[in-house]
Amino acid sequence: MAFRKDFVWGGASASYQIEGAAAEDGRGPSIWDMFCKEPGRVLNGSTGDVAADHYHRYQEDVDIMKQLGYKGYRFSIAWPRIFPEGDGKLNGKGLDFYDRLLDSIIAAGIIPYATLYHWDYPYALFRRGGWMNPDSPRWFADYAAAVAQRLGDRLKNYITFNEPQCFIGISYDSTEHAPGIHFPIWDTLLMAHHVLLAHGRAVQAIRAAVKDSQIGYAPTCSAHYPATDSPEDQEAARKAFFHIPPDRCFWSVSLWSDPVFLGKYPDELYTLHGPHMPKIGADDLRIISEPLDFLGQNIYNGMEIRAGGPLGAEIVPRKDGYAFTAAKWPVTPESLYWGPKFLWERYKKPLYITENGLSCADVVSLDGKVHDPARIDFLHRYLRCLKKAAEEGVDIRGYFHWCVTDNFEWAKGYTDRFGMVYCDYQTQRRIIKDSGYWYRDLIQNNGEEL
Ligand code: GCO
Repeated sequence: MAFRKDFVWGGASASYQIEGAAAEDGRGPSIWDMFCKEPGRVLNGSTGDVAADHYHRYQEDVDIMKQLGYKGYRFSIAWPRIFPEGDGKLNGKGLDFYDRLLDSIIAAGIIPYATLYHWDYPYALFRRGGWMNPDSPRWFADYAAAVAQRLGDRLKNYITFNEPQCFIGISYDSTEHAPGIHFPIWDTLLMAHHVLLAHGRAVQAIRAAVKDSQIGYAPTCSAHYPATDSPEDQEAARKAFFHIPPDRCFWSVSLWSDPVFLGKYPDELYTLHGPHMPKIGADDLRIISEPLDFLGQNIYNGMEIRAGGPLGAEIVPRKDGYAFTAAKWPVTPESLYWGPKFLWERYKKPLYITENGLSCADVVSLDGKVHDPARIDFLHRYLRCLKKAAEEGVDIRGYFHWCVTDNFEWAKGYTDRFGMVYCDYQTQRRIIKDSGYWYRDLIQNNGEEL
């Protein structure tokens, strides 16, 4: 059998993208609330003020997941709901919401996986320097401790950070995401170091509060894959996968995962940015590499790589007519075979695919249904590849489709639909898309018929 018996088939989401209720029950503003107010930052001037109104409709969303047979649900906790000022005074009402959500998920027989940080950074902390501030790792650890102490009797699976590549790289290097301010490389590297320290300190805080916790981390990647099975192309793809692109240094796997899983920054980073690296304390890398239970990896696509060129690895240009999703992301199912394989080889950690999916131009048809054959085809192709990796011995524990419902897609507002459940933003009516029923059947037979 390819997928383990206890394989966790699930869906993922993130607080700011679905919850809405931005000013309710004492939630403080996050950098995304403020960013959305700046003209020109988010397409059509959209905001997450209402989003998919999950804050009020969570029970309906959990019922849908139950109906579709989900085994796991990955959601994120909004830090500014728990600490409206980022640290200091705890907001009990914010914790009450996740308490209710957790009870509802568990009552539905679904295993909860909580991400502590999926980009909604408390604005009050940003005003105190955010990730530049040397206290920032402690702020995050204190928040993690508060969550674990209150919810840890029922919440066992924790993911510290989602995609540091994005919330540092796309936010402070290129500037498409909040707060959208370019910082020089030495400051961005300092922030990255603080984020990694925050991760390690949060792991310690969760372990102290919840003895039987399972803790992971969810970076993203471009999961490059070889053009052919030749050993040369495979080696070239492996090299490209872990390479640090000089022009997009934060869009890298090794910069973010080597310190956490191998306890060191990659040599390539020193070659590129040695003089720009922050001062690293004697204990820092030990804290950063606190043992984890799993690697959660987000994988959407990658590039085809062959041996050759000055670096020994080069991108194979895409031919005319190549398949793209509605968001113009390439369709590369091979990523879900080679990505897990390369990650398993290097880090030897049980793996969850914490995000994978696509946006489609979904509409409600005359028959009142939402037909999304492109999503079914995409998932079918990708999951076959994941299955092959599992069959060949990669320790894959679960797969979380992004996303459960359509939602606020950051700077692109509501123009991309990533859900298996359609959301009519005018009425908040949910419609399960065809892919949702397809996924239900797949879960029922544990991917046997892929
Ligand atoms: C990410 C984020 C999600 C996105 C999804 C689609 O991976 O960028 O985790 O919040 O919505 O990936 O872009």
